[in-house]
This record gives sequence, structure tokens and C-alpha cells, in this order.
Amino acid sequence: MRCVFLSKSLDLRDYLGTEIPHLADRIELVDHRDDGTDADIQMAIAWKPPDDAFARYPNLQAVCSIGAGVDNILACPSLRPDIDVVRVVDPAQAQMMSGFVIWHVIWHQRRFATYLAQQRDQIWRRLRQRAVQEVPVALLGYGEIGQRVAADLAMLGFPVMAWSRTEKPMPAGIIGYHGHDGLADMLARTEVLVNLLPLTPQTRGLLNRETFGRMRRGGYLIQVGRGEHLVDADLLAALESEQLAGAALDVFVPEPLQPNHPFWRHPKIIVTPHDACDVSLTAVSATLRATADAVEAGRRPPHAVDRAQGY
Ligand code: NDP
Ligand code: OXD
Repeated sequence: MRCVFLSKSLDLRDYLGTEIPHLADRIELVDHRDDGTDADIQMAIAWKPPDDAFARYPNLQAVCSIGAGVDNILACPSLRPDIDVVRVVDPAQAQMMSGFVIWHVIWHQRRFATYLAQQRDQIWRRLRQRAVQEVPVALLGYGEIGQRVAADLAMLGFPVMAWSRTEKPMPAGIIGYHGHDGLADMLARTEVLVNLLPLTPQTRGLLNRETFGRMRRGGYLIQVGRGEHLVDADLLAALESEQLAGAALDVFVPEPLQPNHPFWRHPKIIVTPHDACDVSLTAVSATLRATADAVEAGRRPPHAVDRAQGY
């Protein structure tokens, strides 16, 4: 099956690199800039596709993301409602994300920012340490990645809460919340807030003044969802007023983070370049194969998102 690359920010042929020969028996990869017969293209792989990307392919049935999130594809104005949008679900990615989140939770719990500052001034001073049980962690989003992060944090002994759109049964040691009231209840008990939500109209701007204000004073934000979830000025104000003690930010608007943005030099913020975790090329490749099989069989591909919900 022929599969077209659609991206304005990445050379996807270069990105897939070593996987291309392994896919060759099943999938012929073509670049949208190459000449070709557009009507025979039934599937695509995309990351930040150009606005008119889908207009040229009248028979396209499915488009695969190269990541867990699909907001950049759903935002494309030429995407037709009948095209299945497929995301990557990769347990190794969830494990990597979990490591990132745990590192930051412990950074906050064990007061490493203060130790780093003390070292700079050659100060030898022991700080009061708190047990894991004293630091409640709340996850916004309890999906493929959130469930892994929650289980790992709970195993380390942190009190863990998780918020989702729908109510779900929770394993022992993790308290579940859902809906608007559920969020308020959870935030009132939260010291560390981890954003693992997809970007949808309902979640955009959720990391705001009101949300921070509901948390325990001196809390910490770990922002690994999407930049659009965060109201930047509200975070700066929460840090200034010491409502929040610090924040780890991995995602931004726009990316890369603008050179003059105050986050870069803020003493209470750790910036990473959208690298909290990475999807493996093997997982992307498996997603492409499974999608090709489904399109050929006239089935809905595995991990096709709910277009109405936006994730
Ligand atoms: P999933 O789709 O598996 O899970 C999404 C979770 O968010 C679900 O629990 C869902 O609730 C919940 N949710 C969605 N909308 C709402 C809402 N309005 N209110 C409350 N809860 C809501 O996604 P993943 O776990 O695979 O990934 C989550 C996100 O993490 C990605 O979309 C992406 O934005 C981000 N990400 C960031 C990476 C990085 O490197 N920084 C890497 C990978 C992902 P329910 O269970 O009820 O459906
Ligand atoms: C993402 C990813 O969706 O890296 O951000 O998978």
C-alpha cells in the first residue's frame, strides 16, 4: 500500500530512516512533494501537516501520527471528517514518561533545587526531608500513559490521584476523579500536579490561575501535555506569589520556545525541549502496518481516535 508523508516541520523520510527497508514489503512511502498519482493514496503518516495537506488525496482513508498526540493533525483544516486519525500507543513510551515524571516529583519532594542553590554558594545545610507519603501527586489524564505513571508513583509510596473524563474503576492505591467537581476535589488535595491530557477544546487553558489556586500552597507543576494547556502568565504569577514552588515544562506554544521567553531563565522553572519521552520507531512502524492491514480489509484501524472527543 502507498503511504504519503505529510509534514511541514519534519522530514518524515529522514525521521523513519532505518525503518523504511523493514516496511518495504508492505508499504511504499512517498513524499507529498514527489510527483505521483494522488487517487491511489489510501493512507498517510503526518506530523504538523500543511493546511492543504489532505486536499490532494480524495481516497485517503487513514492518517497515522508519529506520536501519542493527534492534536496537530486534527487541527489541519483540510482533514475530512471521514478520515481515521490513528495515534501511536507504545508501552515503552509510557515507561519513559513515567521516569521523567518520577524524576521531577522526587526533585520537588527532596528539595534538590534548594540543594543546587546551596552548592552554588558552598552552603552545607541539611534540610528537613519529607516522606513520600506526605507528598500527594495528582495526574490530569489517566489514559495509556497516565495509568503507567500512576502505577509507578503508587509503587514508590506516593499518594496518587488521577482525573479522567469518564468514571473508571481504579486499582488499589490510586484514587480516581472525573468531571468538573471531581477536579476541584482532587486539586484541594494536590501538591504535585502532572498534566498528561490530550489537547482538546475542553482541556485547552486548563492549567490556569484557578487551577493553581486550588492546589496546596507551595505545589509543583509537571507539564508534559501540550503547550496550549498552560496559561503562561498565570504560571509566572503563581510562582511569583509562591503558590507554586516550581515547575517542569516540556511543551510550549510555539515550539521551539521563543528565545526571549521568560521561562528560559526563570529560577523556579526547568525547561526541556518536548523530550519527556519518545515513541520508538518500531512502534511507529507497527502502527503503519496495522493501519495498512485495516484499510485494506475495510476495517477501522486500531488506535483510531474518537474524532468527536478529539483524542
Ligand atoms: P490517552 O488518550 O490514552 O489518555 C487521555 C486521558 O485524558 C484519558 O484518561 C482521558 O479520559 C483524559 N481526558 C481527555 N479529555 C479529558 C477531559 N476533558 N477531562 C478529563 N480528562 C480528560 O492519551 P495518552 O495517555 O497516550 O497521552 C496523553 C497525552 O500526553 C497526549 O495526548 C499528549 O498530549 C501528551 N504526550 C506528551 C509527550 C511528551 O513528550 N511531552 C509524549 C506523549 C504524549 P478518559 O479515560 O475518560 O477517556
Ligand atoms: C507526543 C509524542 O504526542 O511525543 O508528544 O508522542
